[in-house]
This record gives sequence, C-alpha cells and structure tokens, in this order.
Amino acid sequence: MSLDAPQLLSIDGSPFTVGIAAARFNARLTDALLEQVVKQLHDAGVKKKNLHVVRVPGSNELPVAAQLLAARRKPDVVIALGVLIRGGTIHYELIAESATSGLQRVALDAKVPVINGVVVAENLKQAEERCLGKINRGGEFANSALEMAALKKSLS
Ligand code: DLZ
Repeated sequence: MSLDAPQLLSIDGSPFTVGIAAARFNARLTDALLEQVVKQLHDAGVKKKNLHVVRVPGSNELPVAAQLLAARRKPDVVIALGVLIRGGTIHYELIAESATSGLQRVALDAKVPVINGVVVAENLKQAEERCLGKINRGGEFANSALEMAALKKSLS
C-alpha cells in the first residue's frame, strides 16, 4: 500500500449495489485494475449479482458510462476505471481533465458517489506499478467505494 492510501475500514459490502465502468484503452492494465477492484468488493461481501460492469473504449467515455449506470442501475456507488499514460501530445492532459470533471459532475448531478479510479501516470512503469505491482490502486478504489456507499445508505 502506498503511504498516502486511505486508512482501511472494515465495511460489510453485502447490502450494496456497485456499478463499474472500465475503459479498454491500455487493456492489460485496466483489466488488472478491474480484477483488483472486483476481488476487493467480493472480499468485502458485495454479491456478484449486485455488480454491474460495463466497458467503454477509453477514459474519455467514462463520465457518460457512469451517468448511464447511475440512472439505469441505481447503484449505491459507481467506480470509473481507466489508465492514462502521458504520451507525446497534450491529449492525455485533456482526457485527464475532462474525465475528472465529468465524473465529479455525474456524482453531483445524480447524487451517487462516483469513485475516480483513473490512474494517471507519467510513463508505463508508473502505470504498471499501480495496476500490476505492489501498489494495489484497485483495492484502494474499492475501499473508497465501500465507504461512500455506506455513507450514502446511512444518510438516505
Ligand atoms: C486517444 C487516447 C489516448 C491518446 N490515450 C489514452 C489513454 O492513455 N488512456 C485512455 O483511457 N484512453 C486514451 N485515449 C482514448 C480516449 O480516452 C477516447 O477513447 C478516444 O479519444 C475516443 O473518444
């Protein structure tokens, strides 16, 4: 776990419905991230039937997928997963910004917590460390999702 990772809370996930939107771009890494998330949610008790996973082409498409999941599946929380790796142009920065602000907008508009699970990396090595290596970013995103789902339920 990285030093700045949120403190692990023990939360029972069995009552929660979770929507997951995962990009396919950088598939080897996003697939691994998705696996980490699903494992952590299962370990916390989230039932398979209460997990709704959709795939989209890239991180740029995550906000609309999160919006559709929030509207159609009525989840307690949505997790958006992607891996952005800096390239030779500013495309990466534009996508990082639009995905971040889009996901926050969906959360506020839909009143559903949306976990920003987009790994933004300077290079492939950094991305691999976070998705395939000893930093379990997926597990951290899942824990944040469980905490926010519990908060939403406690206030509804
Ligand atoms: C085009 C693009 C580029 C250059 N890089 C990434 C990336 O690192 N990670 C990612 O998830 N998606 C990338 N994409 C694809 C865009 O997110 C999007 O799918 C396309 O621009 C189509 O809207």
